[in-house]
Amino acid sequence: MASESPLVGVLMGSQSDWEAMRSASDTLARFEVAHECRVLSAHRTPAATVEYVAAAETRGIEVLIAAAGGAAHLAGVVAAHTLVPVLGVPMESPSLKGLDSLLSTVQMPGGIPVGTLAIGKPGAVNAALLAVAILANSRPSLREKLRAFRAEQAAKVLEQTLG
Ligand code: RP5
Repeated sequence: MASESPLVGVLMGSQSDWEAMRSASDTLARFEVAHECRVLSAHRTPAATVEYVAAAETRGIEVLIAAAGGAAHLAGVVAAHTLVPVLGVPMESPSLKGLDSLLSTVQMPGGIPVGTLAIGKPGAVNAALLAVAILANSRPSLREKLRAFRAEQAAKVLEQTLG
């Protein structure tokens, strides 16, 4: 996906978030959505984060996914600097199992929205699927891929048997 100009930016506060966030990238790749993944931190690299986000819209990015753990301010800071929709993924943290990340990400003040997904890998997958759904509003072929994905997923569940 690196050759095309990215439609989705997948940001994470640390390389340690990649294990979970790889699932967001893999899901976007499955739908052939051009995207880029970057480590940018609200706390450790605040200026670089704002610089990236400020340029995102003019670079053609239509959705930003932001994942962070602990005092997880990345998604909120990103949302404060762009009109592009921001999807937040709380990372599971060693001390509080991601409850800290969830509350930090979801409890935004009215006026600056972050669409917050579940903690960890399910949230990473769903952030990507939601990004696909947003992009699919103006891309009928992508909507068909999403429809096919749902049908395939349902078929797999219905095939399940219990020993
Ligand atoms: C957050 O702190 C990151 O998003 C990560 O989830 C957490 C821990 O980061 P590391 O200490 O592993 O780099 O900023």
